[in-house]
Amino acid sequence: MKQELEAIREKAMRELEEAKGQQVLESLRIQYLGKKGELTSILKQMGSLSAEERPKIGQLANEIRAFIEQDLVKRAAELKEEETARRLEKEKIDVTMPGTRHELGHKHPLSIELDAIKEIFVGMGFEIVEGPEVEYDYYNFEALNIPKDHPARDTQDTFYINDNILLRTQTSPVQVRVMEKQKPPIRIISPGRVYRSDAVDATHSPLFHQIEGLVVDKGITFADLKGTLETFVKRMYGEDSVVRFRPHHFPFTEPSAEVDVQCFNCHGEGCRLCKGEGWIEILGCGMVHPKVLSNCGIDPEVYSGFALGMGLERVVMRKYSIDDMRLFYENDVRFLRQF
Ligand code: 2NM
Repeated sequence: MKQELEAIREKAMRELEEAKGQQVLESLRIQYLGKKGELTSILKQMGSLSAEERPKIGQLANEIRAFIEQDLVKRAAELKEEETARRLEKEKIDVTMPGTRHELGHKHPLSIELDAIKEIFVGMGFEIVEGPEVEYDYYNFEALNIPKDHPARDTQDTFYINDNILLRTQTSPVQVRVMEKQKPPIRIISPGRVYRSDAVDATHSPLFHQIEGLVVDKGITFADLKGTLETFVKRMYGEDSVVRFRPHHFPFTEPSAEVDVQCFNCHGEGCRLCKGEGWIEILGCGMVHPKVLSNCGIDPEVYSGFALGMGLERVVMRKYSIDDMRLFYENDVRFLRQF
């Protein structure tokens, strides 16, 4: 039995030495020390030994068990070390190699211009206010004096969620919400996404961006509107810009006007950029309709105001002579890199 034990020790030592992984070690542990292991089965036969031999063999068996356990631990540590060394070798980094250069992005042309527009209005004391893109019919149309049979309210033009809820077609609902909540003086611009059920082409997109402005206070007149817009246009398009107001109609303003800037390419002569007109339309505006004020709880006998609205895409397209709106949304870097 002593020889058998010694043989186990020899074999275990050899096999542990050769074990190539943690899993192999574990199966060796089971093979030698497990309940049905080689050492255990020897110990089970100890009953057949004499009283004199039993303690000696028992002691030897315990020594061998301790020896194998120790070897297992030692070998496990060795294997782990080898594994770490292998991994370090594999993950070695040559810090002197040339790196991969990261592409550095920059602002989208729409963001560049929107930021510029915000800056100009903030400089004139306006606050920036945002609001929901999913709106009630009431805020988008009703409060703004847009009649039930107005073409803009048609499902052909507006994305309806249900009878009362829609995707806003302008950012004026934001201004209605501010007028409802806040006592004049009000001086705000509201930029944001707006939605119209249009097919995509060079000048239309179902999603585009608007910036609307609103001023309400005692004694606000059309002169304030003209002065504000002239200041805006000169800061945006240059101090030598020439501005023109043309009468127009909007349901939410009275009187209403459209504002043109003299073509900065041909200075009114007429060219390809202004399509021979000499003028480029940039925004709509007017004095807030008394009905809109009273809808929002503001007394039109005490207060008056002006409002304006412009499409961001259109303004940016004109500024850079971009002829296709889709370029803004396709994110082709060959286009974007130019700004
Ligand atoms: C425009 C043109 C003219 C406008 C009106 C209002 C409000 F809420 F005060 F009634 N907000 N924006 C307005 C006026 C918008 O967009 C071309």
